[in-house]
Amino acid sequence: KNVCVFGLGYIGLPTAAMFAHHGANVVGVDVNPHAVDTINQGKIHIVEPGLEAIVKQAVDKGTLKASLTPEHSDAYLIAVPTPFKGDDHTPDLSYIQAVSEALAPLLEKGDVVILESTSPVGATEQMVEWLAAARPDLTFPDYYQPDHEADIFVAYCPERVLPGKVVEELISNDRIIGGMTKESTKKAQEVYRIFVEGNLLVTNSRTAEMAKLTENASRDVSIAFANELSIISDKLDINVWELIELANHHPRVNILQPGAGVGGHCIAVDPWFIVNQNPEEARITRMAREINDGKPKWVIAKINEQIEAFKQNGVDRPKVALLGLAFKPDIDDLRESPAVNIARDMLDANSAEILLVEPNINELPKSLIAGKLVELDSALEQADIMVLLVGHNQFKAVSIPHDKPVIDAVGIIKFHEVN
Ligand code: SAJ
Repeated sequence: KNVCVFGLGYIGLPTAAMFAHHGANVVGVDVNPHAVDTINQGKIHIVEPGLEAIVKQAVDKGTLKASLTPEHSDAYLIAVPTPFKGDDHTPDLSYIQAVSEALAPLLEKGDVVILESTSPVGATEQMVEWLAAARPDLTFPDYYQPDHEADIFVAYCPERVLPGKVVEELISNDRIIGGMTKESTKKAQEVYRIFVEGNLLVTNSRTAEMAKLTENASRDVSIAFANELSIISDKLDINVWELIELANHHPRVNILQPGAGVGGHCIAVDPWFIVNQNPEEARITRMAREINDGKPKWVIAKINEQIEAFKQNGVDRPKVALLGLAFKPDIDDLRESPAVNIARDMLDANSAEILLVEPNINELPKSLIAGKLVELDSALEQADIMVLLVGHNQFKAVSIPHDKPVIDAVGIIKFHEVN
């Protein structure tokens, strides 16, 4: 099989490599010449454990090549970004449109086009409109006529891999296959069977689009509940970590963990697609986004209370150590990280001396260039106030001094230590 993958980012590149590793001939297409060159040298431009070895092997064998332009294939997969714009979070499908226009001239009867990008409901049908406009000589599927086959097969198949475990989860996770027609579903199933060992669960394109959004919105809502509990518990002088652990002993309760906010490029983004399309109905979904987005401000207010107390005791510029900058534990990914936002706001406020600790990086991102990156030991020794923002294993392994004020946003100092 020949497969063409559009978008060689965090999802497209591992997916392309996996097809190539399992015997398909793959052309990966990206608009970024640096990414294309790097991949063609058997290297990768993103951080993902285990991926480089697979890319190198496939490039050496000649089954994977990267290019700025697509080639005719049996199956086309689209894994380009779908950001949103404006205050009402309108999805921006321009990357999908650009890919549709680039691939339409190559289409031949019997080809399969699969959209993987996280998208609002109806995006697959919109993509078909763009393809059809460019190729009036071919017939395309219609969502309302799933039994009516056309020249081109089209499906929506979201991925649900966890950053950091992509190589393993791409193979083992169950996958949702949402064809616009019954035959499209079958054709897309055949494509993923090349490397997926998990179940291939069949449905239609709209349900598949909504399923992806639902999974991430569900996690966002659960985390928002935990974050709300942490704010209530703080007010009532209850240890929220103890509270949640006790409540979770109930056989039908499973509360997630509070934190400094929700980061990453999926959970903090995808629920907005639901809200934007259903502003009246999506009330819990919107509220969860607002609660989680508001959590960093609450953490900053807690830090400011402590700084104020030092100032009242005559310490004009107390030292505040912010422990953790990544968007979640034990990774080096700082994108869309609530901890980075907290650090940036604290640096901008300039009301204290800020020490930044992130054991998984060697240099600070541009937005924190005014800050000082220090070793964990040195920060613990120097700091007047300590703030735990990410639950990294390195932080769990050290004993946090008990004689200084600590703001623990992630539950590293468990209740039995403070009680
Ligand atoms: N977080 C909490 N408390 C928790 C769990 C997570 O505050 O109890 C925070 C994390 O610290 C982080 C954010 O949530 O800031 C998101 O982290 P995550 O580990 O929940 O998820 P991601 O963004 O790395 O990956 C998610 C996954 N989706 C689900 O678990 C439903 C992954 O399977 C998806 O493939 C991915 O989004 C995606 O690409 O959509």
